Amino acid sequence: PISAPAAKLTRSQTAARAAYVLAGNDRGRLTVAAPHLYPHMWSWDAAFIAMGLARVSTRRALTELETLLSAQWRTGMVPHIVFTDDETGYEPGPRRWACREVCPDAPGHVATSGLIQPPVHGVAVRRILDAARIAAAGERQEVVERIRAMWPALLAWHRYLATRRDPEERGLVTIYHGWESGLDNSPRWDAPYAAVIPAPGFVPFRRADLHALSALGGAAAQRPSDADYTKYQWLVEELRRARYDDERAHRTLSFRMGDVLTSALFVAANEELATVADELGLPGADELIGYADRFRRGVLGTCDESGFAADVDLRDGTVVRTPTIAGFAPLVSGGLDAARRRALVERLMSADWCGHPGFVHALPPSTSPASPDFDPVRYWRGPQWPPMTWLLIWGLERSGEQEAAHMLREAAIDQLADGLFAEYYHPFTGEPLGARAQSWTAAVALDLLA
Ligand code: 9WN
Repeated sequence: PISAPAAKLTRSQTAARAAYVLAGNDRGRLTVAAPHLYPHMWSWDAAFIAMGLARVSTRRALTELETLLSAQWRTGMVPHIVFTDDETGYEPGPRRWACREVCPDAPGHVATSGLIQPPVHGVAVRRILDAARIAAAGERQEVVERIRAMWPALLAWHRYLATRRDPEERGLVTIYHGWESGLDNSPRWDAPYAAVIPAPGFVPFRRADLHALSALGGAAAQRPSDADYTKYQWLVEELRRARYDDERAHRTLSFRMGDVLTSALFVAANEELATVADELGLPGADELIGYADRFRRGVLGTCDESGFAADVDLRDGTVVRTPTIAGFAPLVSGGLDAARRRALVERLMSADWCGHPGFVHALPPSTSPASPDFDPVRYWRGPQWPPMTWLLIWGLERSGEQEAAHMLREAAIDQLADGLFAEYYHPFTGEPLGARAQSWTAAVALDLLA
């Protein structure tokens, strides 16, 4: 357990504690997302963890990605959860997913979920290669060889997303579940979830998350509601009935959204991997750039006049525009003209977002405080999430918006100086919420402080 320090930590103390937290969550070849609430490996958490670990050990960082990719499905899909062998009680657990039992594409040697999460892994690969620049020659050589060895799996993952998750080539990644977006109960999904109606007789299973959170002293108000959870469980059931077959899922699922933030992250990951291909002489650079171009067009096609992006309901083509952090997707994908990019950055820094006068830290909230759906404690409906802050800092830096990036970076470092590495933070009180010693929060701290 990690206790609150009496005073704000210095930068080097914060970094040291972050490394300690990651070491504590290390199970050898994978890092659990958090000790109690998330005792398994999560896909996009693993990518962030690898970026943080790259600052400590490029070798251990690569191991994280190798473990994740060793659970890849035959289709190229990288699952959103890789289960450890432990009986942790996390729900839905391996028995509920039953992937190996119903789908021949699932790996046989390890239990996984049957969903995806945002594909930020290419960003991690790029950063590991960058971190190896200052390493000894032998370590750099090993990093290059191990990236070379995982290259076919990375390409297969991107190919899976570009084909099975975008069969009509709209340039938007299709998600089958809010969990796939990583922003589970964001107001983005409220309207589409209205169409998710469990069949009569469906009995939801007991929630394990509330139990784990209350053991940590947290309240149920910080997690998704029961009504939401029943829908989450029902969608897993629908997917299991479709035997995790993408073609069948596209026809039968009651939730199918074009996720604009996942699409923007896919653009960025394709571009990052293309630079790795060029640098190491690996195949596929043109293919990756082609995906980046298609999905960038997809993201930009959803933007309003100020460059704010939206999701698309693929069941009927409805554009779902909500004031959530996903609207800033073009700052990650790039491609806006300078005027619209400026307008979007100004919006991000305005009182409706980071610049709200009541915020303790001027950081992006998951949902705008100006929205009627804003809730300062409930998960993705308001709190500030350090990995999302990291993504925006990274996107702003890539877009040449150095001043805004610098402001967010300083505010983020100040938030993380509480030394708790909480899952998310209350924007108005600064209070830590959700899990503590959350691995990706510690990883983000390590990277920002390096
Ligand atoms: C469901 C692990 C994951 C994150 C997600 C976050 C949360 C899981 C849960 O935790 O989701 O996938 O049980 O609530 O929403 O972004 O990857 O940290």
